[in-house]
Amino acid sequence: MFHPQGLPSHLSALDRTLVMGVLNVTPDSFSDGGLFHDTSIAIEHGRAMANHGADIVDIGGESTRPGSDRISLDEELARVLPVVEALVADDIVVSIDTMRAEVAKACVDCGAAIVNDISGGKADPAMLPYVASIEKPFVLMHWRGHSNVMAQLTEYDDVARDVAAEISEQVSQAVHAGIARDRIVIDPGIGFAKTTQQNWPIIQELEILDELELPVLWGVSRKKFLGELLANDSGELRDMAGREAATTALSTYFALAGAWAVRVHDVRASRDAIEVVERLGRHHA
Ligand code: PMM
Repeated sequence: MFHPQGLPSHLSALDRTLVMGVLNVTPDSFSDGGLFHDTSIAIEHGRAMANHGADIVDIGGESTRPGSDRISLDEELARVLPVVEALVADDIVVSIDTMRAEVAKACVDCGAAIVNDISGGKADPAMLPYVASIEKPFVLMHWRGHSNVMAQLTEYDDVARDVAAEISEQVSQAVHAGIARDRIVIDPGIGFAKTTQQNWPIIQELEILDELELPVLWGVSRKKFLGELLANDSGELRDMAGREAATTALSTYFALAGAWAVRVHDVRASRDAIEVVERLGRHHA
C-alpha cells in the first residue's frame, strides 16, 4: 500500500485500503439526491460516516449526475464551506470534490486535506497551478467533458488501455504545471464518459493502471452499471439502496488488488470488507 505525499500522517501510517465516505451536499445528486442538502444534516451525516470508519469524508457541492448542468461558484461555496468547516473542527480528514480552483482554495484554507477534481484539472485552467502551490494530495480522475455532454464522449478502441493512456496524459499535464508526481492519486472515473458496459473492462483489467505506479482511488458506489447488472427480469434497474452489496463486493476486489482507497456511500460495509481482506492477507490472495 503506498500513499500520496502530503496525506495526514495518521493515514499514511495505515497499511490498508482507505475508505472515503461520499458526502454530496446537493439537491439533485443521483445517489442521495436532496437528502443531505440541509447543512446541519450534511454535517451529521459526515460525522456518522467518520464514526463508521471513514478515513476521509469527500464533500461535494456540484452534482455530476449524467446530464446535469453546472451551478454557480457562489452556490457551490455556500453548499460546501460550512460543512468543510464543521467536519475539520471535529478533526475529520476532509477532501473537497470540486472542479473549481476557487472552491478548492476556500476549502483548503478552511482545513480540507485533499483536493478531488473529477476533471483532473481540465475543467478550470486555474486548478493545476493552484494545486501546485499547496502541499496536499490531488485526486486526478479520468475525464473527457462535463456531465451534460459526457454521454456523447464514449468512443474508445480499447477502453481500459485508452483510459490509462489518457490518465497518463493528464498526469503529465499536472506534473508540467508543477504538481509533484508523488502527490497524485489517479482514478479511472467509473461512469464518466463511459457506457455502463465500458466500466467493466476497466475494472477487470485494473492492473493496467498499476503501470502508472500511482495510488488508485475507485468510485463505483451505487453507480448505474451496478443497477443495470442487477436489473430485474423486466429490465428495471436495481434501486440505489439495493446496489450496496454489489458495491461492497467491488470494495473487496479493489482491496485485494491493493487500491489506495474506495469512495463509497456505505462506509461501514466497505470498512468491514477491507478488514476481512486484511485478515486473510492481501498479498497471498
Ligand atoms: N464519482 C462521483 C463524484 N465524485 N470523485 C472521484 N474521485 N471519483 C468518482 O468516481 C466520483 C467522484 C459521482 O458519484 P456520486 O454522485 O455518488 O458522488
